[in-house]
Amino acid sequence: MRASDKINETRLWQRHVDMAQLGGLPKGGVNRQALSAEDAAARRLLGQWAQARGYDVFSDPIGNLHVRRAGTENDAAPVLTGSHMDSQPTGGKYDGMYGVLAGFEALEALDDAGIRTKRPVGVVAWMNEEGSRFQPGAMGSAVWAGHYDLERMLAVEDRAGVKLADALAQTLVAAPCRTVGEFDRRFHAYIEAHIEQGPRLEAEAKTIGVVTGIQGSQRYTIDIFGEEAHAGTTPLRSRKDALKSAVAAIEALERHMHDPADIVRFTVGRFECRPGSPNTVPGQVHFTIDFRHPESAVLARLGDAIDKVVQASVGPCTAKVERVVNVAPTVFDAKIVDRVREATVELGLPHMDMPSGAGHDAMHVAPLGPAGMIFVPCVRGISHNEAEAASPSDLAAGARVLADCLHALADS
Ligand code: HGY
Ligand code: MN
Ligand code: MN
Repeated sequence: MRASDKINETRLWQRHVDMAQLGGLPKGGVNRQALSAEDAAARRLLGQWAQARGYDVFSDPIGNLHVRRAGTENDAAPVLTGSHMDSQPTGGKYDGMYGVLAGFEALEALDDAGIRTKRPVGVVAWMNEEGSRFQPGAMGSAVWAGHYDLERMLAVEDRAGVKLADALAQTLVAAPCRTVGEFDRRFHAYIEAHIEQGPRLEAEAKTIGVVTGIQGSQRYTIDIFGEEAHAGTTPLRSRKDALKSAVAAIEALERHMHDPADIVRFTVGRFECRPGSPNTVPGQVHFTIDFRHPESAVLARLGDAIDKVVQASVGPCTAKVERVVNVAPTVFDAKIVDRVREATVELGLPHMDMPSGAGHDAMHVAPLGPAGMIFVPCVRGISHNEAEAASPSDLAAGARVLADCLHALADS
């Protein structure tokens, strides 16, 4: 009996339907941002399902939620899987959640197949992968892995001035569970399942993406400081118009990032203009830059010049440029990549090797040990959009590959 034989497509689909109610939006997406009431509700629901199965549930000091199925050698380094349950403000039902639910479904399939593994198998719902409320993203996995400082991240505030530490405390009241005071970074292997968030699997009629790595990414916040003035009385030549300077800076950055091969991914995703009054010259603008590329040298060349490009284009205003994310490209462990491909072949599923354009928690886990990812298609590659969609059969296929990989690794 293989674990994959007991993957239950209907049960897995229903769990997505249940979770999609938490932060559900009218157009079918979700707004379940990190440590929000909706996120707490998802943590509570996952905890209930886990407790019903007798799994151990605990939260670590940065709020990653761990579900652990015991092994016969329960002190052995665990095999881990997981992803994130927090979403973009207008996110989809599958981004992140699929990896948590596919991991949970794999645990249930091990139970239903009567399989006892040597190693414990854990599912982690990493805290704040999206970084839309608290920056930077992939925070929970980065702190767990020791890449970000715990105290510094606990002190981060959202745009309403709420401290992450306070939001976490509230979440643990709303979704109580055992808490551990230390990070246990031991793991034998990590495999994360995720929707592709791009169009390639669907276009090439493949069910499984055998993920070889993740492109590198950098994220910046840019603040432009000018001078508020009366729109009717202030001559243009004497203005310090923060909006005008921000537009000039973004146009200069567009030129800087221009890539005829269209490999560089450059995005200005957040733009705030203050005071935002129609008859006051803007005194301050805040915007973000997110850019990505598979090659470290290109990331370094483009990233290191950003401050200079901005400073040279803001005219009479001043600018503060801060890099908040700098993640190198990830190359997954060949043994794990091969393991995913072998499990896929054994299940007779059409597959292809591919890199990930999106960032994932796996990028912070991979530097610590053998890690890899499994992709399944999403409709037209749409993601970070309420229209994100996937099929029950593809979600179950990815869970089958995951279940057999976890079983084999947990007995190795
Ligand atoms: O931004 C990312 O790549 C991830 O989807 N949060
Ligand atoms: Mn994701
Ligand atoms: Mn995402």
